[in-house]
Amino acid sequence: MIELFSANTTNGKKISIMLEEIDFEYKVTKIDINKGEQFKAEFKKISPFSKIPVIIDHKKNDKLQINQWLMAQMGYIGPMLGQHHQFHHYNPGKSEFGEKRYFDISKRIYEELDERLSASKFLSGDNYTIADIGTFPWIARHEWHDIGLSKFKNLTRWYNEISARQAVIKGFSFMDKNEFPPKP
Ligand SMILES: N[C@@H](CCC(=O)N[C@@H](CS)C(=O)NCC(=O)O)C(=O)O
Repeated sequence: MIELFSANTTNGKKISIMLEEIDFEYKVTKIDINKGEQFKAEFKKISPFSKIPVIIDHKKNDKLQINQWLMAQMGYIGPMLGQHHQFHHYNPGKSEFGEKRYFDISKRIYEELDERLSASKFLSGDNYTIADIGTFPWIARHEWHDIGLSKFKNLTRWYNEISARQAVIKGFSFMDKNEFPPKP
């Protein structure tokens, strides 16, 4: 049976609706995000950035780990760091609120990636996957972020290892042969 960990929010409802549509049986565990239950260690094991909703499908674990981290890049790392680029790098001084909000979220992303990479060699497990490839170019903008990549030891270890791959060096410089991932 599918396990659903969720809360009564906009994002929280989309998975229960989907599971009802496809007529799957599921067991619900409520995560009270107002009480900070999403930050508990047990929950963080199944949710990359302490977000609800989460499902566990006990039948398809490996593929789900990769998809989970790829979705986290598409739905969170990219959009949030992208906003940080807009407020902090391209338009400083235009909105104190926007600058602070996305700076804080970006810092949280660094912290959470660092924590994940303290327990796992790559984002989705022991192997380098599309989830790492999707996330790497965002962290390669670390100079724009002003968060201090080198303070995050596990994220730096991951970043340096990926930066040294021949395919990454070639793919990174595909439009400008002098462009290399900046050192932490
Ligand atoms: N990309 C996710 C985002 C989920 C999300 O932002 N969930 C919020 C509640 S609606 C959450 O868990 N917030 C808790 C937190 O950020 O600490 C989705 O689209 O479902």
